[in-house]
Amino acid sequence: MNQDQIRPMSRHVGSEVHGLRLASASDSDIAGIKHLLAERGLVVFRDQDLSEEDHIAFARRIGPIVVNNYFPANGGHPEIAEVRKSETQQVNIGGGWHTDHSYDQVPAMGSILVARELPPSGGDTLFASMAAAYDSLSDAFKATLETLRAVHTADHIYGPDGFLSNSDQGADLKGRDLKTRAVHPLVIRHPDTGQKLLYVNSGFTTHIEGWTRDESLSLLNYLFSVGMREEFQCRLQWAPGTVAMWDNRSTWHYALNDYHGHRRLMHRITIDGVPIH
Ligand SMILES: O=C(O)CCC(=O)C(=O)O
Ligand SMILES: [Fe+2]
Repeated sequence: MNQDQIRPMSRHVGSEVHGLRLASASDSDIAGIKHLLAERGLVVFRDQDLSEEDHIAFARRIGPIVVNNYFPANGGHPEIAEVRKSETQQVNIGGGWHTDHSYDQVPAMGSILVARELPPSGGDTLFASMAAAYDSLSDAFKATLETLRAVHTADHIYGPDGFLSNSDQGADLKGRDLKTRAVHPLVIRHPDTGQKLLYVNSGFTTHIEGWTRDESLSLLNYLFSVGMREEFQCRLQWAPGTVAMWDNRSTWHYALNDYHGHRRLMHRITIDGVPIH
């Protein structure tokens, strides 16, 4: 993989890699991809023809696979979760800014998503850089944030009273009885680059440790508004053969739900992470 095969998708997040066949990538390509992922938070490959087995084999070269506890598994392959919306469903998976698995005390490193069925238009995914969001803050505010920790859970999404469990996605989801809770610093360092990252997200962060929900929301909503600034984002428009891999520590993502009446099916493999500090 050469520098001239790599194109940035926006200033702060995302790179597209051209002219690389993932199914036959060399060891040095894999090392280059991992480096690019750590630097750019999102790496996109076009015109791939990955079978389900190729998807799993590529994922294993990136890191150990974690099986998501909630999403329906692909028939033949428990490692592959299906992220899907049918012609008749209204609610999609990931339709709000979030980072996957932050409700785990050791959150997943990232995910590898393969487009299997796309709507005729729409269904893009937005990504946002939490390094850029953090860097934009004042030094004094950064110093205050570094003293705080936040509680993350998925119970309000996937639990018995949860938003997705009670939506038209509910029938497909597993794990209704699971309970999740993790406590993470508001500011973490990227395990590979050492870069400081804002580590809260509107999907799973419920409150600041020791603060009331109201007190927490005043700060969290401000931080969410910073993370959502367009200047920190990029937009991925999927096409047949597109494969995207993102880093859950350094980015948020948001699957747009603007294609009612059409099917969209993505295959996701989640890669295990390391403790974050
Ligand atoms: O469907 C997408 O584009 C992304 C959905 C999502 O949030 C995920 O797979 O983690
Ligand atoms: Fe997600």
